Amino acid sequence: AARFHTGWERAWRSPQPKKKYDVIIVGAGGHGLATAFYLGKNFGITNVAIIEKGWLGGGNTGRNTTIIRSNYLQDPSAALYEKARSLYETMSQDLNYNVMFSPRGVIMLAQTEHEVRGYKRTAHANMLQGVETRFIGPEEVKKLVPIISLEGPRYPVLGGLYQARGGTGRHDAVAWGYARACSDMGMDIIQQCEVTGVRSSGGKVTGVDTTKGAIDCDKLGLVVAGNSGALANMAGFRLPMESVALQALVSEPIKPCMDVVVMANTVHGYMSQSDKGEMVIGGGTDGFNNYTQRGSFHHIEETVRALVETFPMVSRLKMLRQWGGIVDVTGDRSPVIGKTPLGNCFINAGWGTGGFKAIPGGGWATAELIAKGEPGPLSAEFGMERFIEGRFIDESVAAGVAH
Ligand code: FAD
Ligand code: PYC
Repeated sequence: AARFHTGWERAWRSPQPKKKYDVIIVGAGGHGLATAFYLGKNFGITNVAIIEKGWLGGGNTGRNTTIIRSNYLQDPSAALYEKARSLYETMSQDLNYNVMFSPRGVIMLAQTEHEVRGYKRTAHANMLQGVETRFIGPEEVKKLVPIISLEGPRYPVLGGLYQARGGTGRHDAVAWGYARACSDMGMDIIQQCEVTGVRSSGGKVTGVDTTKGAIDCDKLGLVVAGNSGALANMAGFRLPMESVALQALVSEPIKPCMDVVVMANTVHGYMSQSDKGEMVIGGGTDGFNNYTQRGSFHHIEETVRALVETFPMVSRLKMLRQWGGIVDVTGDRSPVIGKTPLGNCFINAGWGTGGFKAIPGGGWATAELIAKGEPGPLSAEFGMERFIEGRFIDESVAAGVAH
């Protein structure tokens, strides 16, 4: 009998936890895995465990709509997101894993005069930051997106902020590629293992309690997105973050009809087409805090209404499935990569609705922070002390998703 598809090696090992590690990372999402990867690759630190309560990539990393762009307004953000975007360009080669990075272009539509001014300002800022974007008029939008309706019953399309080297990537593959590389470096990825407590003594972390027993460490990284508040609570401090649901849906697969990503932030909907042909759709966050990975019904209606007016053909599409993730939102819509009140405990969180695009850059910066004990140039501005100092990195417009 044919013996196809047998004898495949597992992509990563599933070891039992050791008693102690140099570094424990809590959360095997994209940011946790990328942090571990760059700890090994850039600093030679490989006695590392990545502890995951579910399955790796099963949090927001496997639930997002995979938009990658770096068209942010403020200098620290543009540097961080552009570092990430540029790492996506070579990620498949670097990890020897096809993450299907597809720089097909991203347009953020301007549908009010205010948005036109705002996006022109961002295009100018991006030019100074070395991020390639430009403001395009409605005719060019129509040329790039023939299925769009420029008139719109409520808001006409007045132009858009276009990043030609933005696009999408295969979210699961990003997690799987980093996981395999971490495992190959000798790191332990421990799935189905929930961290239930953070042990400390004299202002320093000594280890974590988990559903597989206590594990000691010299340094701890908390990289748990929507569960960041819960983990901080275990460690004895509070975060300036809220957890809310963000949901997405996909249609039945149809023939290729749109080869750029379009975000329509005034009407609150965005859409791209997957390689399978499904239209990948999302909108704004729920207006209340919660931890259920579902999302509320009224957002589906609002999102679909926005897309029907932007792309009338959507009205004839059947939707296949819908899901939600819990995103960790800060007041200035920028992440936190920084120290915590516990000396050897570090945090990467607060990516909110936009951290998939940031995974390689966030991991790079967090690894540097953990290895050196101090933030490097990429994360210097992103410590949570900025909320005490009133030094916000306001990206509420660039976030693109209504909160
Ligand atoms: P996660 O992938 O959520 O990983 C955190 C991990 O920590 C989880 O696997 C979780 O199980 C684990 N964990 C939590 N608590 C514990 C514990 N106690 N013990 C052990 N493990 C624990 N971003 C973009 O850039 N572009 C997009 O198009 C985009 N679209 C999105 C659409 C949706 C519907 C959603 C929900 C998000 C979207 N995002 C997008 C945001 C993006 O998904 C996140 O910012 C990013 O994935 C965060 O990665 P992470 O590794 O920090 O978190
Ligand atoms: O950050 O670009 C983004 C995004 C789009 C949809 C959700 N997040």
